[in-house]
Amino acid sequence: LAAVLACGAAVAQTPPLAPDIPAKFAASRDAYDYDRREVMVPMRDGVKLFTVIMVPKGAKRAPIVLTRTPYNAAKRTERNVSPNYVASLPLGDEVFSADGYIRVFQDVRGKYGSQGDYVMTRPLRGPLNDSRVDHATDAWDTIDWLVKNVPETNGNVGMIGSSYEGFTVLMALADPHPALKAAVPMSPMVDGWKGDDWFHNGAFRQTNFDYFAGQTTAKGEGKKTARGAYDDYETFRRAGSAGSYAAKFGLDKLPYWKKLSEHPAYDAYWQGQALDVALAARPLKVPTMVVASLWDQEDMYGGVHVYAALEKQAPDKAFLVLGPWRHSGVNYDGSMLGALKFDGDTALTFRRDVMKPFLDAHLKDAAPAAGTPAVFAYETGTNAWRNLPRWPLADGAKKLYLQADYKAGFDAPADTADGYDEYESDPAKPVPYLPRPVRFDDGDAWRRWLVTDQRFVADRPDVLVYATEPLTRAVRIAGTPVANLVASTSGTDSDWVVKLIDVYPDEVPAQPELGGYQLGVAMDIFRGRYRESLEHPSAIPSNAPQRYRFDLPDTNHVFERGHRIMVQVQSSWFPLYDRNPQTFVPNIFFAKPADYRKATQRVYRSGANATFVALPVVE
Ligand code: PG9
Repeated sequence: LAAVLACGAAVAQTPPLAPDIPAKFAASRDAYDYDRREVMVPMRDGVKLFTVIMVPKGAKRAPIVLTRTPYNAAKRTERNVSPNYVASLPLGDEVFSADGYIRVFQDVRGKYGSQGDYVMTRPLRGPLNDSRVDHATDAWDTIDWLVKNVPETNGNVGMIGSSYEGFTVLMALADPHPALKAAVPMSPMVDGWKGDDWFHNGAFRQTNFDYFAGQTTAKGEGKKTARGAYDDYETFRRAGSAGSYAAKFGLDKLPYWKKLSEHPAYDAYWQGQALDVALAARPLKVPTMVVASLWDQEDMYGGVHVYAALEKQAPDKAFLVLGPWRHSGVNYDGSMLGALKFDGDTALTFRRDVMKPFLDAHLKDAAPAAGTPAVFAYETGTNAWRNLPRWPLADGAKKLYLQADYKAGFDAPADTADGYDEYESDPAKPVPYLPRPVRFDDGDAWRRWLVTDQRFVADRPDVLVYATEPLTRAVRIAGTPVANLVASTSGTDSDWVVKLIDVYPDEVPAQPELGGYQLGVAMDIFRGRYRESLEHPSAIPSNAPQRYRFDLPDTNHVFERGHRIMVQVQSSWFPLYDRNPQTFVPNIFFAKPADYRKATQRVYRSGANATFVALPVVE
């Protein structure tokens, strides 16, 4: 009997060498409160796009929120590996995922699970796209499929997404499917040359090397560039031009680098992709809430400019939100940014109290009207949300002049023969945009760099600094500060950086580390060769004052009593922006080492040559 029992037990056992990885395995999903479907949605040209549909269990007549992404749709549904719907979806979605919305993420064509060719920010059909498809048709085909194939939906679709995903939301508005009932583009990429990702006013943003290497060296996630050094300031300085850097690391083989470097100026390639211009020429049919960040280190141009275009089309359908956030900060914790502390979680306040009612009103069955304000803007400095009737709020401008003795003020300076200040700009020692060591890979530093205390460069001999006396009453600005810089260079080309700064009082008892803090409120760069035409660059006549007029990023800020308003001027912002060789060459991407020369820069501040920043002051 013992032998029989032993034999029986042995039969029931798994052989020691049975392979431990089964051909198929599916964990039990009994405890899941949602259904996850992966489908290939067919587009009109036969290409199929990988789409993840997340449906809360028991959903009936639920609205759909769709995001089209180049950043891995499958991963976007895995914030946590969890049986819980809300925990699986992104933090920014919580306000509506907790309320039973169906959530859909789709890989754009050519990325991750989707078929087809990937083209970076694929242009709309037209002169730059002679195919049958673009993001407008792909969004249309996807929405059409979703409303016909997801039985739990009420047939109403909203699109949201930030940055590239915000760009795909705007693209869908070019020819919207009738089921697209609401759109929330956040920090959208709109004009890659004027002021979003690739250039700012013609100066190239070298952080993008890592971005397009990550996006275009593989269908999935590309590899990082092995630079072999800790400090990117040094790596890029040694490499020389951006073109030399690309060649050194083999990135010059990438098609997108070729496109970028073949189009350094604002030519038809960039003009034809400007989405604010494209959308201004089409009727706005879908209620659209544009969300922009006041310290957006990537797409600070897009939001306010596309809002301006949409608002002209249909003021009753266009809404603007301005939050005190970094790029895409709307989807994360918005209670602080760098050293700045806000009034609670400003991002959650917006998502819960403004975005959610807006989505409900347009997507749910029989939901009440949302009462969405035309413009919902955080006022930095005073730290409070404001409902505004329009944007920009200011309808005029007050000139803040640079004056003698490094002062700034609202009185026009006297006309004096020596009305200028001077510095030497040396491309061998460019002004850093962050304290060294600079590491593009340091995500935290990148996210807060626009609010970094500017004292770290204020005492450099190649940075001019002008400041008012402590203000006797607050100055409120709401709109676009415009730099009117009169400057000369001993070279034949030059970059000009103008920084509008709020200087905190010497002592800030509530937060001592803010004592004397120099907070950038609106800062940007302009490549001098484009002063007469963005499309056709021209050499700068040496040592002759020229007027450079360019917009700084929009701001909604109060310089409080006791603070000072400061303006800083410099000629490099490195290595974020590639260096201007200060010698006019046909294409700065391919400047040679000998082209990089020191130059004597003068900033004029008297009479007809007065330099000022036109502030959008609200009296
Ligand atoms: N700012 C990123 C991007 C958008 C579009 C083109 C290139 C880069 C992003 O965060 O998606």
